[in-house]
Amino acid sequence: MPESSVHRIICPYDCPSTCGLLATVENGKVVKVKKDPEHPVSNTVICRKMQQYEESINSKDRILYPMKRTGKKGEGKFTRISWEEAIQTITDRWKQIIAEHGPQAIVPAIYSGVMSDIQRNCGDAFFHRMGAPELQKTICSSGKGAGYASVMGSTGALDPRELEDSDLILVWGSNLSATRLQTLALLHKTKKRRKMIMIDVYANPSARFCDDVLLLRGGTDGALVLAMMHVLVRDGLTDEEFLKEYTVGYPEFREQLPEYTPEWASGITGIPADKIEDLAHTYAAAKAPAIILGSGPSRRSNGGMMTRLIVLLPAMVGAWKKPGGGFCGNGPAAGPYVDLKLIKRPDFWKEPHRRVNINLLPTALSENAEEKVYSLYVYALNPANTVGNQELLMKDLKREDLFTVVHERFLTDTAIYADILLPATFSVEQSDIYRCYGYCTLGTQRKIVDAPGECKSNWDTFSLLAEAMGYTEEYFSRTEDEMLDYILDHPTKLTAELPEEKKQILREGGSISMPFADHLDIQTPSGKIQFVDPTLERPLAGWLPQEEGNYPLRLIASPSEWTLNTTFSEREDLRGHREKQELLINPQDAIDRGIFNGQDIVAFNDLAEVDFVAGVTDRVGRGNVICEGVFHHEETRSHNNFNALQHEQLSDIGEATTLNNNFVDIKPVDDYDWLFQMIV
Ligand SMILES: Nc1nc2c(c(=O)[nH]1)N[C@H]1C(S)=C(S)[C@@H](COP(=O)(O)OP(=O)(O)OC[C@H]3O[C@@H](n4cnc5c(=O)[nH]c(N)nc54)[C@H](O)[C@@H]3O)O[C@H]1N2
Ligand SMILES: Nc1nc2c(c(=O)[nH]1)N[C@H]1C(S)=C(S)[C@@H](COP(=O)(O)OP(=O)(O)OC[C@H]3O[C@@H](n4cnc5c(=O)[nH]c(N)nc54)[C@H](O)[C@@H]3O)O[C@H]1N2
Ligand code: SF4
Ligand SMILES: [Mo]
Repeated sequence: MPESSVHRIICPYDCPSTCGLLATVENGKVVKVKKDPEHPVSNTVICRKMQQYEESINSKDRILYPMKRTGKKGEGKFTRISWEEAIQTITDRWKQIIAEHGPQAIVPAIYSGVMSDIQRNCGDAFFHRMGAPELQKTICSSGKGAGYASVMGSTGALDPRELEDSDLILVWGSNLSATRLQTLALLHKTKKRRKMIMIDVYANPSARFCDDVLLLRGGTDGALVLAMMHVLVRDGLTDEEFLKEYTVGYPEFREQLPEYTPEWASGITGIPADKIEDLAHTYAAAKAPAIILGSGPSRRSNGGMMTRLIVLLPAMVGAWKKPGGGFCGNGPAAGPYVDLKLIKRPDFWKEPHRRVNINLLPTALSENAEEKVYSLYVYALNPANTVGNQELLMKDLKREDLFTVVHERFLTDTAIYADILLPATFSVEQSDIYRCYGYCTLGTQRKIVDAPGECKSNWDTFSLLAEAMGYTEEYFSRTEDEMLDYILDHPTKLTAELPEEKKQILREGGSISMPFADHLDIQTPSGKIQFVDPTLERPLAGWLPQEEGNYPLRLIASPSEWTLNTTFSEREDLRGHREKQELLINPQDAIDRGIFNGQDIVAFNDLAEVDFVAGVTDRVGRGNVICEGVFHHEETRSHNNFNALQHEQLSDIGEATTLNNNFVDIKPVDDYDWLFQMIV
């Protein structure tokens, strides 16, 4: 029998649950992964992706050694080199670039490949020390974050476990079965009589768990909220006492409401006025109404304002006073569990620095950029697939004078453009601390197996790079386990107060539940829930339409249950479930264009043409077209994906992505091969 041991591990991916798992190790390899029945959140269920995590860890497609490019950029031809040669080549080139152009010509690019704190943030310390530009990591939920913060400051939102007590949940722009499975399981487990209403641009796969679905035009949610508030005020359904005690700016805000009638909102959203009336009344009648807000709605030019309005809704009826009532979908913690400054080291900056927004990378890296960039270091990010203005970005990645280093686990569409490719580890091969962004939990995990080949963690790679660059700060000579101990030895206010047995769990490895926030301890500058935020260009919350485009259909992205952005797409067992890059479209919009279900189509705008397969369905509201998942270039006939149609534009506040604020039209492809595919 092989030697076998079981270890507590934590899911490292960009998903709100940060599940706890049990990994069985035999002969130095992870052979099995299942849920940890003692984890405070994921004791019910874990997703299909991580049920076979060992298939990803042991994938034959992993990059195992450092390599240098031998073919043309993008050809994917490489030859193996040693780590010594790789580090020497990179740092020699960087020293030369710094001498000629300064460190501002070297751009780091990272987002969410790994979410644990040390591995995700250690690169910041390295690039701060170098004096490289600061990457603004606003590709995901920063618009929503800024909107929430303007209303609630750093007040903790609801932990989904609190929803147990709620009798009405508005599932607002979130596909729970893909992205919040543990919340669905919990709601099911409590078996309470509860109404769930989805508000979305299409009946996403979680609609089957909801009692009602309201479909609206993308980007118009603000109008819906204002009309709901209009009805609440008109019919005397507001909690005036709560508004007086806990909020600021309400009297001015209310003055706008008379004009925002359900009829007005109906014209904008496409939702019938009587349905809006019903929704407002149902919301007011609930004992403890809750909202789960996803990030999809906020990824727009008006995303911050729209979020402000949605976050203000609970205050109108005093929902926060009632257990289970309020708002869920932003940080539930009442403060930090980890002092990120310990890892990111902002004190390493010596000079004022330039900022580069991740959503504007294509322009920043272009040949004609104002401040030309000569090197790009990509880690835990697959921009060729996940960042917008894709055609320009692909042109940038082909630039001969852009020295590109990619630290990756797989040969992604980005990695094939690397000059030097470095092999990255999986979470089981590294140690770290795991904050959860969806629940009040915190965990630690030490390395449980050695990495295969010559794979190295982000931490170990930056240590080597720092040494070769001559950075002598003590920080860079620590091991990642020493860094983890250091973090535990420097607790925040919240972790310092933990009972000894919980501290012990964190030292040994495991997850703990943290106390829920006091939602009435409002952490804003005014100490109140803010209808007005004087720090913003538009202090008073109100109606802000999204910027419209020159094409008739609103192009919207939604997550796939089978992958996580492009993570897990190495897995045949999961990827096989995804259809070709499909564009879901309302039947009437399809008929207007002579498009059948299953037909090959092209979506186009001023940026690009992208091939899709038409998925004609009345699950989609008129005027919206939806694509689930992020696809590889090789998976489409046009060798690009959704993001080729995405402009480089930022949201109203939070300098965030506007992924869902793009417009297209669609047409059938010119040849008719698809017809044969459909009839044979
Ligand atoms: N299986 C799986 N899990 C994931 C991910 C994944 O790709 N796959 N991604 C992870 C990541 S990176 C994130 S950020 C989270 C995201 O998780 P959440 O923030 O909870 O959001 P999503 O579940 O992505 O759902 C977004 C929804 O917004 C809707 N939507 C878009 N525009 C509008 C609008 O204007 N109004 C309204 N009302 N709805 C709109 C979309 O149709 C979609 O149903 O999930 C994480 N978990
Ligand atoms: N069309 C469309 N575009 C989207 C989205 C969408 O839904 N549709 N979602 C958007 C959102 S919400 C987000 S958050 C972004 C996410 O965008 P990305 O951060 O690019 O996410 P992934 O595609 O998962 O790519 C992460 C990469 O990190 C690598 N990786 C994992 N762990 C490590 C590690 O420890 N070290 C290193 N060096 N590498 C590692 C993985 O192998 C993977 O290739 O995409 C955005 N773009
Ligand atoms: S549900 Fe999310 S956090 Fe849990 S195992 Fe799956 S990807 Fe990880
Ligand atoms: Mo995200």
